Amino acid sequence: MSPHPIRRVLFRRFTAMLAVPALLIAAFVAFVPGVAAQASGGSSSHGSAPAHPSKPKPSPKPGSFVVRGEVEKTLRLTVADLANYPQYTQTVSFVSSAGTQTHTYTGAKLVDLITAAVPKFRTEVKNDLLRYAVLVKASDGYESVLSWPEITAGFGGVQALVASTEDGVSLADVGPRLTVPSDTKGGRYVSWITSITLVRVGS
Ligand SMILES: Nc1nc2c(c(=O)[nH]1)N[C@H]1C(S)=C(S)[C@@H](COP(=O)(O)O)O[C@H]1N2
Ligand SMILES: [Mo]
Repeated sequence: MSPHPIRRVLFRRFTAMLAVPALLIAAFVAFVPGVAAQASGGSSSHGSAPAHPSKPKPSPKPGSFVVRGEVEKTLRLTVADLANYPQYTQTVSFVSSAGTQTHTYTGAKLVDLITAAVPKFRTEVKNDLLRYAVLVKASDGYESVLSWPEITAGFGGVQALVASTEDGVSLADVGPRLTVPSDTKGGRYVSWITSITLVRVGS
């Protein structure tokens, strides 16, 4: 028995409604190679090895790190380059799983390095500098932030260093270490720094 004529009409309308988006999706997949590849389980940034692996990255200079983010100039520095900035020495203590540690560090002030990179603070926003944070990242993936006002004179004014020596031993081979003398715990004493990024956190 053939379907009732009204049902047949409704059925055709329904198929037509489905056909339009289906054609659109097919056309999109056909003309956008990236989408097609992802849809077929091919190259994707999260998937397995790509069909054409890119050349391995040259290993960075030991102890080299970058100062970047909301700054006019990205700085690529080594531990040795820290000697080009005003030098500070501090003896600090922090609590770690190995108990309280006391060390003497020398190096440049974190605030001086970022100032040399020239922060892109917005002149039209009242006290725009209060809206920024500094993300410090290490070669083992460890990360920590300080706020920009925390290390700025007149606000926190904390003398956080990017240290080039620890107890008289050079950190040139492993990378510099962050000091946060206002902290009692050692968590933000980031070792083996690879990047320092000024981030605008405010809206
Ligand atoms: N890169 C990196 N830095 C780090 C850590 C880490 O896991 N990776 N641990 C932090 C913690 S939790 C503490 S308490 C101190 C310990 O200092 P130590 O490694 O000199 O003993 O380092 C801090 N800096
Ligand atoms: Mo820790």
